Amino acid sequence: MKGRLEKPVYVTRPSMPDYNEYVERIRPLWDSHILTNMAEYHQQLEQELCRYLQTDRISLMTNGHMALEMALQSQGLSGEVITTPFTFISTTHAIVRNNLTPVFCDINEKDLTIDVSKIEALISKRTCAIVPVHIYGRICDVEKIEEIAKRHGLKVIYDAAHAFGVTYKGKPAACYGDMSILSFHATKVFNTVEGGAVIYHNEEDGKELYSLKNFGIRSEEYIDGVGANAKMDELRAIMGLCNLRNVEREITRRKVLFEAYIEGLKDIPGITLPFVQKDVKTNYAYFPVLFDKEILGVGRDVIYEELKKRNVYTRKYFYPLVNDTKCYGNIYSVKGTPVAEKAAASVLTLPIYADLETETVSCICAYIREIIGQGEKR
Ligand code: T4K
Repeated sequence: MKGRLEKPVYVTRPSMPDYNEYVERIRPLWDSHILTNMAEYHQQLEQELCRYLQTDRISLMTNGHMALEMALQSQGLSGEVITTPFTFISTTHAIVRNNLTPVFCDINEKDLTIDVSKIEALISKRTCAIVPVHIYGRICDVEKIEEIAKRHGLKVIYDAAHAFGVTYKGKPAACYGDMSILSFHATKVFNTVEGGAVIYHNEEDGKELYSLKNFGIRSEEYIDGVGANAKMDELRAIMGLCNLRNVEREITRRKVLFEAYIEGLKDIPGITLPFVQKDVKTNYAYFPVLFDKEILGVGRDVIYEELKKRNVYTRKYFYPLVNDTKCYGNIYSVKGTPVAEKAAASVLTLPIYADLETETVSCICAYIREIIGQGEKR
């Protein structure tokens, strides 16, 4: 093992289709000149995604963030929304940009998704919805959330940005709740460069989403909503069609790397490794590790910096907590979400993507053992 990787390795790297395949598939656009506005390939990708995700209803969007904004707007909500602060800032921004008030619920220690035992205490007369996050592709306690939502008449919109291709009890994760949103950003398991989608369950919601993502236009002369522009264009839809063909291979390769990390980092007191939840077929989207400074004597930030010196660029997904950012920190406090606070202070997501060499994973594990003074794995 060398003291440093020769080339930098980042937390992720998008998989790309074969260059010639992509060029061949976009060639017809040079004849048609039809480049966007829910055209042929947009529709084709929606159909293929419906097949892959075993759903009848999906609305493609320009990115995951706009998918969440549009999903929330389509439900005509007002008041408070219960969500977690241990997520990408997008989740809360989408709530706030819909003039809704986020109410932060803590996460559970086991899988870092919303702590369902703490939701009900946060419900008030103003609560209109719950926006749980399937963080790292881990599935929230969907059954309990449904039960609570039904009891209190709340909508449930899942931020399933990380959960493409994940199933729970054989059903795609994104099909739970009133709606779910997916991200097809370049850094995701399945990408359309930028992109996203809403999975919904009734025709009326579909009409609303279709109109909202196109400026609220219902027809050429009839505009009845304050919509946005959240349409996916044809070049990205074609990227998606190409990448979708390879997504199972992508997930299979990530599984190999996930297992190599587990093997390389197992049995170290003070390190909490990711695991696959019961009844879940995962997508191995992220490899989040929790480093306990008290036990290891070395904190997450030191490990992050030391890995950087060795050309390994990990990320602190998700630090800072949303309720600790400049944006929201003056209104909210992390005190109400201690489990999330602890996770944010100790988490490091390690590189995982299909092109990553298994040997590189072994090197990263050895570097971590070296940094925390555990020596090379025998
Ligand atoms: N909800 C949740 C829970 C989310 O995590 C996200 C997005 C959303 C909603 C919103 O979905 P989108 O609107 O994004 O579709 C990244 C992504 O931009 C973001 O999509 C993702 N979550 C978030 C967790 O991570 P950054 O700012 O950390 O990305 P960046 O540019 O630092 O990229 C990370 C690494 O990936 C780089 O070090 C190198 C590599 N990379 C990145 C890009 C963009 C490449 O190799 N090629 C690339 O094109 O936010």
